[in-house]
Amino acid sequence: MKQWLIGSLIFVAILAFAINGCKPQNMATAVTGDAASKVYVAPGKYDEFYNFVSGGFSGQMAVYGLPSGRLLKVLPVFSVNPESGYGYSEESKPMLNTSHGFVPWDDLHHPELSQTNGEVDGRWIFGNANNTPRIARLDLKSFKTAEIIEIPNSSGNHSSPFITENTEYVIAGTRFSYPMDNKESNPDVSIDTYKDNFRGTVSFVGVEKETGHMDIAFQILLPGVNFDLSHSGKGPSSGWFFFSCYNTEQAYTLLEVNASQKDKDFIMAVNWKKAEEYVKQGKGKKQKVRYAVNRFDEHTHTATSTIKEEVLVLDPKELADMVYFIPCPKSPHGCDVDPTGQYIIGSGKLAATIPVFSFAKLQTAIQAKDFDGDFDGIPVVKYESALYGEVKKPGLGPLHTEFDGKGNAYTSFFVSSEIVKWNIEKLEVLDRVPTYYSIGHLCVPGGDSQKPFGKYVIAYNKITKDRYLPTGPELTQSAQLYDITGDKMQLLLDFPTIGEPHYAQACPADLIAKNSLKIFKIEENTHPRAAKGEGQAKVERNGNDVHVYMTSIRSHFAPDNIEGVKLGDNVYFHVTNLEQDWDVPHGFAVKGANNAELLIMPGETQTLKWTPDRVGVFPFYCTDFCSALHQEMQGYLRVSPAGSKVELKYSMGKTEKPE
Ligand SMILES: [Cu+2]
Repeated sequence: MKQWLIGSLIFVAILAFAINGCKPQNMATAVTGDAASKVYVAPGKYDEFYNFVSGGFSGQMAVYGLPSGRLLKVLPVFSVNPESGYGYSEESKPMLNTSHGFVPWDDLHHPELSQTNGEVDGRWIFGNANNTPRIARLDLKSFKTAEIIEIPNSSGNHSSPFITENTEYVIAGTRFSYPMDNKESNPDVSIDTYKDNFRGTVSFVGVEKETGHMDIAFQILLPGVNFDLSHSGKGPSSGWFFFSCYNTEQAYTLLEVNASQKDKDFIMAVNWKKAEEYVKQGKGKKQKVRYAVNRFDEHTHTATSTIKEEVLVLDPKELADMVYFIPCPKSPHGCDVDPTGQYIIGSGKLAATIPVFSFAKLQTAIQAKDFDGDFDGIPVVKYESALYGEVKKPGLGPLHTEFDGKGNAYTSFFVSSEIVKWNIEKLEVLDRVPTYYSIGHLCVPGGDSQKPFGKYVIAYNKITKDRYLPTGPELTQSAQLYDITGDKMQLLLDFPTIGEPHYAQACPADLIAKNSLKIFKIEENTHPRAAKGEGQAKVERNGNDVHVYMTSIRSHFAPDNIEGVKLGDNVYFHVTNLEQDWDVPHGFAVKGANNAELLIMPGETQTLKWTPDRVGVFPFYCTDFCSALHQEMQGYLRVSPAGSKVELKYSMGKTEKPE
């Protein structure tokens, strides 16, 4: 009872601070004279870094240039997007298929760039779906979502999609534990049996080296706690993965009070090399599940969705030396590994200290079995035995730490709304700057790799009161850019972001820009209904389905007059963009279509399904301004009553009335 009361009081105090105490006094003078010149990117010049920012509840990821903060593109990932027809075209619909059917929305929290030898390689970026557990891989040549895998045995895929040093695995830890055992997932049980029946899992998703294809290598069955964030070991800690865990109280109601009672929760350390050995020895148990693996093929321009029905589960209660808990104060969020791989930094949301754990000490403690008992069968390493030291009085509510590669760490503090720079070896605070306001994650380009590009730190803020022109009850989301090249951090720029910017990654532009795809080669288009020239344009009837093999090139469609469609028909417009010229997509839209338009890249084929609901003559047109005669890029389709005698015909450039 007493513990409960103290926990509640601390919580109330912190909450009061968050509400009243977050507005720094000196905001008007926060920007110094030369800030503008440091972020000015002259017309015609490129930004120095790409910044990939999560769109949170928009389900998308956004690409900004740094240091300008200019929005370059919104990449559709887990949500349908009328701008590009993603999730609306017949070819892209399978990308959003899941074991629950078509799920056209999600909550994307964390982007993660692929790495080789612990360095950002610019090939892919991964993103997690928090709601209906999924991981996406985006190809940074085409800036398109190339693959989405669903994660079974998971609810709230939050500690995801962090990666190992050579992108061997992306991982996915379940935020919500739920009822499961070795055989069954999510049976119908009473919620108050949480302690007996609820379990957590973390999944290691294998990534094929050349293709990037993902599949679940194995899952680890864990006690029913909540997994929050994670990071891979590196260098000396290679082969290990670390996860922050909260709600070790195993509460299942009023978690804001009940899950903040204990002084310490856990960082979980997983020896994934050991787990791999157990998999090779056949120690995993196969479990029946259902999950979707969706892939977009760049040559057919079409996604396929495959439902898989089995997953391999490892149980650390039966398999020793694979999983350990380290106590960590207090409801940890961030779980970050420094560039040398020697230190693991926990960040307790309700803590007023930052614990820094030593990987070497952790190993010694494990060898010596220096344990403080176990938690549900998993050894708990003694706090002091794994601890390198604590950063004293850094601020209130540490959330997440990134690194500059020069021995310094940068930690975001949600409650005290600031970024604190500190020295990792000395555990000394070096500098602090206010953020406007409550900061969540932060990002240093390459800041969670072995080779950070420590020029900037970017804050991703949750609340932006009075920073921008008001836009009704909700203000824009916001990021702030700070120069970290000197001893003192310097605020340079605010810029608005889409959705909720949870986390972000950034890397030098030349890692990605030089590889950017300009067109899809038309001769490599293997879409089964492509028309690779106007000579191949045609209209075919198959029962009630009418297939239009249409081409687009500046500034007309072929065919542009179609008759003989009847009420009750489904019309499939398979539009091939014949252009072979960079930045010349064409769009396609038809009146009354209740899905979206298409946006077709040069050399690509995409299909719009349209079911007319009335007779008449319907216009279609190009939606993407493509030439001086873009407005003339249009045509007509005639719909006649069901059973009418109008014959199917199509043409382009025919002005004489037929005999
Ligand atoms: Cu056009």
